[in-house]
Parts: sequence; C-alpha cells; structure tokens
Amino acid sequence: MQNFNFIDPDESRIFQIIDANLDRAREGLRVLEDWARFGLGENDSVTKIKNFRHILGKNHLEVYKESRNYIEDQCKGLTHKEQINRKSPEQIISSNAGRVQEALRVIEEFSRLNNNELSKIASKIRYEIYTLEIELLTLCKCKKSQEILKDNDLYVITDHKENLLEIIEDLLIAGVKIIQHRFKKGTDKDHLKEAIQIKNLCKRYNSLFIINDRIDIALASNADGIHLGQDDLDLNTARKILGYSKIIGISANNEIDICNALRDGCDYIGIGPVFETVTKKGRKPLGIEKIKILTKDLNIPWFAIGGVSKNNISYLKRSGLKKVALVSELMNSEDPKEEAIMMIKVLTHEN
Ligand code: TZP
Ligand code: MG
Repeated sequence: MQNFNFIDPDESRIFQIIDANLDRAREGLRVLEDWARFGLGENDSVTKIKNFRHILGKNHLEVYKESRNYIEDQCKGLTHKEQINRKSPEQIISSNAGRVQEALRVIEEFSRLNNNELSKIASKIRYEIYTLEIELLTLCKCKKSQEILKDNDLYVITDHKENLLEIIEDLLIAGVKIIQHRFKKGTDKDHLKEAIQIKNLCKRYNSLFIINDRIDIALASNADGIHLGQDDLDLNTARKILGYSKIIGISANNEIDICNALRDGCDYIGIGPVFETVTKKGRKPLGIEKIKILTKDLNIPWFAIGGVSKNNISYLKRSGLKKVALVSELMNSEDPKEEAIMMIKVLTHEN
C-alpha cells in the first residue's frame, strides 16, 4: 500500500471513485443479503454476502471517505427510469447484483495503482457475485413454484384430447394453478410442440407447468418441473440434470417410496389411487384411510389421485385429503371451466 500523506488532485479523484464504488457495492450487497435472509431464508447465502460486505467495509479506508466532498459530484441523485420500473424480487436481485459487479469492476481498475490488495479483493468478490446471482435467482424461481404447490389444492393432469389447448385455457381461467402434461402416445415432436403451447398458456395465467416422465421435454419446453413415477428416472439423477430451479414431484404410494422421495428432496408427492380409476386400470385403490396413515407426517405438499370427481371431492376434503390431482373428471367434462371453479370452491372452503 502506498503512503497517503500527500494527496494530489488526480489521486483524490481516484479515491473519490473508489469511495463511491465501495458504497455502491456494499449497498447492493445489503439488498441481496436482505432478500436472501427475509425473502428466501437462505442462511448460507446470507453468511456469504455478509462476509463480502465486511471485507469491503474493512477496506473502506478513511482516506477514501475523506476524499468524498473534495470534488463536487454533478451527477448526484440522478436516477434511471429502469430503477423505477423494477417490480419483482428477481428484477431487484438482477439489477443489484449487476450494480455490485459494476462497482467492483470500477474498484478493481482504479485501485490497481495505489492499493493492489483492494484491486485483487474486488476482482475475487466480483466473480463470486456472478455465481451468487444465479444461485439467488434459481432459489427465487424454486420458491415461487413451491408456494404455488402449497397454496393450491387442485392439480390437473392432461389427457389426449383434440381440443386440449381450449380445455386448458378454460381451466386456467377457472383458476387452476397447476397443470401436468401427460402423454402416453404420439411422437416426441408432437409432444414437444404441444408442451410449448401449454407452457405459454400456463405462463400467461401464472400457473405451474409440469411435464410427466420426460426430462428432455421438460427442459426443451422450459417447464417449471417434472413428475416422476417409481419406474422413471430417479430423483437424484433428475435433480442433477434439472438443478434446483425446477420442481420435482414423485408418485409414491408406500412408506418406503415416500421416505426415499423425502430423503432425496422431492418438492411434492402424488399418492394413490384413492379410488378405482379407468385412467390406470387394474390398480388396486389405496383408500382414504391408508393414504391418511401414509401422509400423516408429510411436511411437503401431497396430492391424492385416482378416481377423484365432483361427486367425491367434498367427501375427500372432509376426510382430510385436502389436495387432489385428477385426469378424466376435467378432461372429459362437458364444462371444464365451471366444474373446475366448483371444485376449487369446495377445496378452498373452510370446513
Ligand atoms: N396415478 C395414480 S392414479 C392416476 C395416476 C396418473 C390416474 C388418475 O386419473 P383419474 O382419471 O383422475 O382417475
Ligand atoms: Mg411416469
């Protein structure tokens, strides 16, 4: 570190730049830290960000602060209209991560001559912020999807239908927030095309779009998640491929499968069949009581599936099966919109 006893005006300008950018970087970090803490409850990220703030604080030398008013800043208080337009936490995270990265880059450049140590610190933290930004955005996306799963009790699964897009739009208008696309025949090209169309619809209505079985189609259609049965790819492999921004649901119908799914970090469970169903012929129903026993300690969302209809939904709810998934009842309905509205009403109504 150089001796700062004598400060020439050029040096003072540089100190002022470093001072302003240390403030900027620390402020931006504080925004990221608070969202990680209060918005996401992510302690590891909080610790990491706090540590960066403290390192920068320790390196915020008096000599930088003293240069603050030495030269009048004509641009003080200027804002950009983008700042006013920021609406979502994701936008706030992105813009503040960008703010920190830019400020650190400026520090890195201007401190290289007089404080090489600070320059190196700024460079190191800047690289870490690129990764942290992606981590926080991924967690935001995951959290949003998990909230939709927690807050909504009707989960609708598609079947092969000529007018499938029309049915889905009706369901979305009715307020269905979770749609799973399930396809058992046809070509991959057609599946993907249909998946992208449904994804776009779901996005328009802020609903979750989940793909059954096929991780490749889930990725290609930018689905919000995947649903896997016990014979599909295992959860750990799926998580490796999909990362943490996508939700993974598992069909688990016995204690062992439920334990494994929880251990491996699945986001929700589908359990059934509750009743006999034509959609999965020959499957022995578990029945309401067995499902209640299997799910009694579950602390993630779970949906009872199999033979759920408008005639038994209220009974299911009264029996403690408060979240349901279904295929045929709404796919074959004369009026999917009205029926979905009615079902949502029954499921959300407090007993
Ligand atoms: N998994 C267990 S039962 C079932 C699935 C996919 C089929 C449910 O279909 P439906 O028509 O709602 O009974
Ligand atoms: Mg499957």
